[in-house]
Amino acid sequence: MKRFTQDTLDVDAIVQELLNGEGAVLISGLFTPEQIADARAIIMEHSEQAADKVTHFQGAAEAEGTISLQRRVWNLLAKGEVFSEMAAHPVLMQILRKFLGSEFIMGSIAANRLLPGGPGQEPHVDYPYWDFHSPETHPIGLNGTFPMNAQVSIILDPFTEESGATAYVPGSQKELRYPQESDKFFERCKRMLGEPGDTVLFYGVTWHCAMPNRSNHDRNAVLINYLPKFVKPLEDMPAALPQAFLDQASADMRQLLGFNYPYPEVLDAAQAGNAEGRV
Ligand SMILES: O=C(O)CCC(=O)C(=O)O
Ligand SMILES: [Fe+2]
Repeated sequence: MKRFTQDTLDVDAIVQELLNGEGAVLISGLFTPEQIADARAIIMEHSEQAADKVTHFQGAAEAEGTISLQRRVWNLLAKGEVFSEMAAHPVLMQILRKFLGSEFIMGSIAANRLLPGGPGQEPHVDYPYWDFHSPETHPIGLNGTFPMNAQVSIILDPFTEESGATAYVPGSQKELRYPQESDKFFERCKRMLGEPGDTVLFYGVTWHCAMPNRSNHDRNAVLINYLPKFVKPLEDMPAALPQAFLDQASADMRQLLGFNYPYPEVLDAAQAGNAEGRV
């Protein structure tokens, strides 16, 4: 993965790398050790109980009985201010405005905790393409030449080969397709290796998956999904957040929650007059 810092940030180069290069980049130095420790402690506390939340791409682990060693924490915005700071980090906002359009939104912010012995996932593509194993349910000719998704993984524990650092196939984003056995994912994959505080930004059409955690420590990450303004988000975040959070949300957070884009709307009840057009 190409690596950037705030000082070497090159938005055009990152966008190029996501679309036409490896499909993933690493940005270091966006978050302080205090923010990372705070986020990790909250996630560990909220995932003490064995898995009792919905998860995805874990059919094999469910069958084997190891699914409780991968734990999700959903609706992170409600669980600590640090997650709002992460989701709306100015550097991420700057890159994503270019990549997904200036009015892009957030589809989900959740944690993935892999306990020691925790299972890997099925290789996949991310929302909103994640049911692309049934391509006929999507428009004919849909392809990945323009992005309808961006993924951010904020690394909270060492991401090593041993601890289950996310695997991905560089360049696989160039062809929008759900990976199959014959694609030999596990022979071709590289790993998203990183240190606590590193941020991986990738195009979710890139084939990827969490890998088994064979280390003796937990492997935590904050996973954020971003979408263009017109894609239906995965999580209904406004419905899951307290009114006080919504009332105090910054302009960027209001955009991320979808408040700048009014549709679907009951147009029969909308204010009369011309609502759209160049003039
Ligand atoms: O936690 C990881 O390494 C990746 C998780 C992921 O790709 C997913 O849940 O969609
Ligand atoms: Fe994924």
